[in-house]
Amino acid sequence: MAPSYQYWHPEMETLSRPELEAHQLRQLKRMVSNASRTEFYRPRLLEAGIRGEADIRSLADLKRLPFTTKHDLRASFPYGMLCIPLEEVIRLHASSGTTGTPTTIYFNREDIRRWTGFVARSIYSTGCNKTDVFQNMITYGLFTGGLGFHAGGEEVGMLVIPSGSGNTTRQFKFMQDFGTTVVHATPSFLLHVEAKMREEGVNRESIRLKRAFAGAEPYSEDTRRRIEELLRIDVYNSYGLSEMNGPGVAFECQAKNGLHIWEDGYIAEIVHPETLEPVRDGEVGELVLTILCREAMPLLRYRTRDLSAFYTEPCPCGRTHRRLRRITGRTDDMLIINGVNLFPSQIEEVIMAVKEVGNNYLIVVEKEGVLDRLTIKIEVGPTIFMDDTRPLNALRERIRKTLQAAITINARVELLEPGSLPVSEGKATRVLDSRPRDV
Ligand code: DLL
Repeated sequence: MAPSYQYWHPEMETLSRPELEAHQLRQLKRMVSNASRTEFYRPRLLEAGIRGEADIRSLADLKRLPFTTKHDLRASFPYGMLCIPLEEVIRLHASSGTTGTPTTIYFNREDIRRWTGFVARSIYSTGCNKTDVFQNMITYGLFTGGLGFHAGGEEVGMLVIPSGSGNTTRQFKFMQDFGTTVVHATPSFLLHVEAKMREEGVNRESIRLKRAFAGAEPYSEDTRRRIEELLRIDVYNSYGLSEMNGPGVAFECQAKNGLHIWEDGYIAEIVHPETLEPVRDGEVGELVLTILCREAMPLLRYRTRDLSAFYTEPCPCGRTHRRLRRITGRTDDMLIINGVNLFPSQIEEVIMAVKEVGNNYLIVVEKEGVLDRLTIKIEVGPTIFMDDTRPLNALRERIRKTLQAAITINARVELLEPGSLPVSEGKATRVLDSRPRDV
């Protein structure tokens, strides 16, 4: 059945391009004016010849603004980018998975309200409404996925179950007891949930699940399809980063073809990661974001390191906000194996398209003498028997050859029993690289 598209904020979601850009310009001026009050941006803006909002006359002036990097965020820790008095700040979040100085983001009351609005809009665009029961199977705490989706779900009026991640047995119990219709998790955790469901003999008919929001880490189209087919649900891609508040930056609508970036809240650019010049529409490059919807802490032209591209054709859902191609990885994720550049997502694309493959894999990179050695450890699916060596060898050889054709590297393929690789409750660790680092 063709979806009937529903809008949370119809006027804003279907604004004409000139109206949307006029809104962006108004907000950009405000953000620049706020930024020029911060310790961090003041000297940098002056150096770029920008004394305040009067120097921003059109969106083309965005190009004059300095880029901001993760390093800048760390260097101005804790309060160097704050532009309101501390007594007006009501929340902080911090980015996950990094070592050393965290990158911290601050919100005032209005910032939280607006962020919640973007998450609610995203959730609603997938067809959810207040009749849904929403189990938020993601880490709460400093990570933005927990509280961000929690507030957005409540705003939509759904019944929100703050289950957090992990403990699959308890998650199934919640699903059965409360009639959960939608969940939020990382794609890797959803794959784990599916495997556990089979293992524990949970009857699919005993749960009412219809949809999942999956994000916070890259995954391929085949992984999405696999989760959808195995769990018999619709999966929507959800993109965000703590520096830009968290989730609710870009989200798939029911057309499921690219993620609408909410352009009334963010200005998106895609640039060549080395020259920092804009790439042509449709070309892959590094996503650079300027937040337009936060008062407490501005961030101008933030280099996300995420690789994406703009889809240029209009979306059948009627929203005017441009769409991003699913993020395939980060510029700093790239592996160099004996001189060949490789993104982990290229490996996922190959292996998740093989139907005999199970739900988990790990990429191992080691030094063997002077050479780099790439091993892909892959769990097999339930249709494969580990003691049946002939079909197992044939499968291994088939995966090895397909990988070699796709990535031009002769990888070692190891097939493992389901459940043998470590599972993360949050973002999955897909690569173990034990090569000594150049200093
Ligand atoms: O992961 C925010 C979030 C929470 C997004 C829940 C979606 C759902 P961070 O921990 O700061 O914030 O990590 C942000 O994760 O720069 C990307 O590299 C990656 N990422 C997030 N969503 C996606 C996605 C949250 N849908 C970093 N596809 C980002 C690919 C993603 N990568």
